[in-house]
Amino acid sequence: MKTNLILIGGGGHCKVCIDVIEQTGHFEIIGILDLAELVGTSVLDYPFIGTDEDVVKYVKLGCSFLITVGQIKSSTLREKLFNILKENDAIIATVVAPSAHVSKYSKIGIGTIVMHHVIINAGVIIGDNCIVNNKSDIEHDTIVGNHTHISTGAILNGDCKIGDGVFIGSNTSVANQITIGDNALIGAGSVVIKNILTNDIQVGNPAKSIIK
Ligand code: JB2
Repeated sequence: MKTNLILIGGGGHCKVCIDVIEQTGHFEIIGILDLAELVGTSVLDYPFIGTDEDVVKYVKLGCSFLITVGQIKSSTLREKLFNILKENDAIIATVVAPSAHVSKYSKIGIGTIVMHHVIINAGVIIGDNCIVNNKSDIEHDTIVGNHTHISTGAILNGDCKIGDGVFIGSNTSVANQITIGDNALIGAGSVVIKNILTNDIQVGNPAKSIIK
């Protein structure tokens, strides 16, 4: 039997999530919660059915939830929405694309979506409410915190420690045994060969801070 699923946020990232969710075959998407003015319209084949105030109603109906708002610069909105779900004792789904390779020796938290063609290798631990985007590769024993977005094609080599609320841009490579602090932002195409502090913003090859 399929799990009834409510999506939170119906923009660009939501479309990509829908594609993954449909491919799993595990979920019946009931609809999307977004801003009030969108109610009555739809995205792909799914209707906007309410706002975040309706979370409690769908919790009572036994639905599960996935946050489908994306995350580019900051994880603040995804964290806020995650806290709303927790406060309402919502069941929060974990979604893994059938095309992803997820080692049986890895762990993935609630609210995290693992998208098409991802590799999650042995010993990896991914936190809650993360986006592990298409074609990213997370190598052995790397630990990723909560509310972190590993963008398309990014590579995290082995034994890295990535904090909470981090954004790692598309096609960035992180060398092995690197630590990246909470809320750090790494621009697309960077090559990270040194540890990065909390809240730092780095870009380039080799990646360097652009905070003056
Ligand atoms: O408080 C909110 C809220 N604020 C904005 N609650 C809910 N339920 N929804 C909210 N939204 C909705 O999130 C907006 O009304 C909009 O429908 C959606 C954001 O859509 P957008 O297309 O602007 O961004 P995105 O977050 O889906 O995708 C971004 O991040 C992805 C990772 C884009 O930059 C994508 O290109 C990127 N791939």
